[in-house]
Order: sequence, then structure tokens, then C-alpha cells
Amino acid sequence: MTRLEARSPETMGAVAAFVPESLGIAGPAATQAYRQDGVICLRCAMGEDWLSVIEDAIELFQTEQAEGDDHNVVVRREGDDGAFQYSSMMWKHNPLFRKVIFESHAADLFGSVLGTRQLNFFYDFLLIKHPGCRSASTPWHQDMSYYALHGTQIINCWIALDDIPVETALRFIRGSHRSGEVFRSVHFDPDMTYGGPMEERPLPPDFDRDCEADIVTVAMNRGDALVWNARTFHSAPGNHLARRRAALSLNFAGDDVTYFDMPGESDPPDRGENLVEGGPITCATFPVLRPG
Ligand SMILES: O=C(O)CCC(=O)C(=O)O
Repeated sequence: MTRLEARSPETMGAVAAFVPESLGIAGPAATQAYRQDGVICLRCAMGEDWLSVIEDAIELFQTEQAEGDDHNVVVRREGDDGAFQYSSMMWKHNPLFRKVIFESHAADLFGSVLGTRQLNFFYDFLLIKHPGCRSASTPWHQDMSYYALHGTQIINCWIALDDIPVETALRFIRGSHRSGEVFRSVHFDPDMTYGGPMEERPLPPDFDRDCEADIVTVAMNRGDALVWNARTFHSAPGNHLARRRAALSLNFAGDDVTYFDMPGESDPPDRGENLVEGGPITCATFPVLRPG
């Protein structure tokens, strides 16, 4: 796990950015860049109409649902002015998140990047780095390390809810999804570890100390979205700015994804209903959004 900032954003390359061809289609150049780089940025992926539904969903979650929800984590480290909050699977209890997932163009737009026939919803993930949560850096990791899934067609679609300058933006290792290797899961909270016997997996490399590492980043505006492959390594700094840095990530799975009866803890911890090793993931928890 790497927490030191050894590379400044000026030394990094740029995530390829595209304006979607239409509301529901990213377009061939975006899809090709996603395949090659394992990450792209889609400009203006969500308009204010849907962003305001997301803000209302967050408001409902924070005021009525977050407390007591064991999927909701709030970490405030000593010396920080603000906390890092992250929550998942909110859609199960929150009709406004459900509206975004089931009724917006998100499934069409992001699904078009995957080039899949069937699209399942995997989970939602809200990340709020409150002003001044300076030490809440996100370690280098692959999302795949945490998933009780097999397959390659798994994407994280991370919708910026604030303007995000490069100083607090996500960083990626371009093309790191292509080796196919899955590394060990590391906890976002440095005081915690994941339980379980997946220790044969290697720990993530220390990319910040590797001047050859092809790190790319991008400044985002509210409504832009990053789409990345579940095997693409990424990290992020803490929020040293005096303003919120929030995102809603929607995670989808395509045709080649099956259930992995992973030993130990997975994240999300939810394992669906009656899933069997190597079998389809469709169930109430991972519903089909677009049939094959
Ligand atoms: O926003 C961040 O700092 C981290 C996001 C991330 O790593 C993820 O969604 O997997």
C-alpha cells in the first residue's frame, strides 16, 4: 500500500477524454481507448437533471439512512479537518438512487463502453472526501481484488459530483488491466485489513516510487465520469482543499462475468441470492438492467 505522494500531477500523462456521441452512446473512439488504456473520461456524462436527483438521493441517505447502515463508513483521522465517507448498496433502500440506476441513460451510456449484450448492475458506491480530509488518500488498488466475481467485463463508472482539479483527482496506471493479474485487496482505512485467505495474491506495486510507471490523471467538472476496468490500478490523494470532493460510482458487469465463491471477505460484502461458483450473477441484488 502506498500513501506517500512521490509524484506531482505535472509529471503524469492525461486520461483520454471524450464527449459522448449521444446521451446513451460513448462512441467508437471512447470504446477503443477504454480497451487500450483501461480508463477513459466521458465529459458531461450526467446533466444537471440527473445530478440534482443524485444530490437529493444523497440528502435522503445522509439525513435518514446513513446512521446504522453497516455499508456506511466514516473515517476521520487525527489532524484532519474533515472525514472520508463511503457507502455502498444504497439503492436497495433509497428510491432516488434507484431512479438514477434504473431510469437514467447511465446504463446505456456506460454499457456502450463495455460492448456487452447483457448488462447487470453490480453496486453503487458513494465517496465523499469532506473539506480538509487531507490524509484520506486512497491506496493503489484494483477493484477486482475485492470482488466475488470472475470475468473481464466489469466497469467502475465514477461520476464527479464536484469540480475536481488534478490535485485531488484520481490517478491510474494506463493499460494495467491488460495483464489480467489480480493483486491483493488493501483497505481504504489504513487501520483495517481484509480478513481471508487470498494472501497468495501479491501486494500492489509501489507505483508512486516507480518513475517508469505510466500514471495518468485528469481534472474533471461536475457531471463528467471516469470509466475504468476493474483490473486497472488507481489511487487518489486526500482532500486538502476547503471544498467537498464527492463522486457516485456505478458499477456494472457484462456478458463474461460469473460468480466467484471467494474465500474470506469481499467488497461489496453482499453475495447475491443463491449464486453458485462459475454461474450467472443475475439475482435480486445484481439485477439485469439491459437483457442480452
Ligand atoms: O475517489 C477515490 O478517492 C477513490 C475511488 C476508488 O478508488 C474507487 O471507487 O474504486
